[in-house]
Amino acid sequence: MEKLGLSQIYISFQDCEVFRCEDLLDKRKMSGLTELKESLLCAIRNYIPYGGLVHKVRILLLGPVGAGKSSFFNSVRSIFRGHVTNQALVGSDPTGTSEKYRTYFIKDGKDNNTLPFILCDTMGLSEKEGLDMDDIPYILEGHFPDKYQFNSLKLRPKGIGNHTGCPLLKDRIHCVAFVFSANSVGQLSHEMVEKIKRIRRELIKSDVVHVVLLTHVDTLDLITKGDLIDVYKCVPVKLQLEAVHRKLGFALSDIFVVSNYTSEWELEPVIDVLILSALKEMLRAADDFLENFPLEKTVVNALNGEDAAAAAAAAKSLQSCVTP
Ligand SMILES: Nc1nc2c(ncn2[C@@H]2O[C@H](COP(=O)(O)OP(=O)(O)OP(=O)(O)O)[C@@H](O)[C@H]2O)c(=O)[nH]1
Ligand SMILES: [Mg+2]
Repeated sequence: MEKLGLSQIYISFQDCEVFRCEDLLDKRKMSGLTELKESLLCAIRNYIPYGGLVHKVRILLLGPVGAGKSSFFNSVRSIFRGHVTNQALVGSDPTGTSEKYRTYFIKDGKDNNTLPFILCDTMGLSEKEGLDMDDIPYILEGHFPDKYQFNSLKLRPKGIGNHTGCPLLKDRIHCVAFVFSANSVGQLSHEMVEKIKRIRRELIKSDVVHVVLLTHVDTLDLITKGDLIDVYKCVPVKLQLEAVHRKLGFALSDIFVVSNYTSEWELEPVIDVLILSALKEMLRAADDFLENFPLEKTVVNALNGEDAAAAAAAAKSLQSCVTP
């Protein structure tokens, strides 16, 4: 200060305001994002489940009430439709709370074909009410049909879905995506943490591959749209990733950050890339599950399903394993 000749100047700071400028996405970044989006769209459209064992993989969205499960389905559907749509009801009041089990097929706006995955949306987990833990094995094995109404009486109709005692491979869940909100994961109650850990233990026991979706990143303090390009390097996001890892035990590399379409009118490449990247990882996880699924069971399942192509694919893989 003295060197600058400022020693005599008395400066008093009474308030300190920190501003952060919303950085505009420049053209170069935008064209990179558009290219990345196109390559992700192409990979997902052309995805064929491992070994052709099923036509479409089923991804189960599981997580606390209000985490953004239904919004994630709406976001994926919006991207493939080419405009923002809201098929599933969402919201924080009871009208937007999911009470039925929904299995959503998504049509690609480009050619009107259904995409090779099904997003299965459940009732949210909560400390007292919400999804019944006893329902989870039924969901995983594929016993619940679309629009199944969860009920608190634990009465499950006999012969529900394909409940023949031997569920079909095509009907069961191939990947679970746990969904948490980035702005509340640090405040998950002890009961909720225990519930999630219990589900995770069960999944590990039955070899069901799972990943984590961290929604609501757009609402974290100090996050701008520009940050979403390199979101994993962003300090507020890193802190939340570490919180999920520490509290719930998920590997950091299995946690994917997204920002759902909830208030936007138009699609934005930066948001699309996050959502499509997470979806691509889910398809990979589903492949890991199919690859490790016991082959004998695969053949039985495929034959029961009268799916000749899947049965042939399964029989071929089985033969290649037993033939020296
Ligand atoms: N800002 C922001 N809001 C989100 C995001 N995802 C979801 N929301 C909002 O969070 C609220 C709950 O979202 P839902 O998609 O209904 O959550 P859910 O997990 O399906 O909730 P349940 O069906 O009750 O279990 C809604 O008001 C959404 O608009 C996100 O990524 N960012
Ligand atoms: Mg919902």
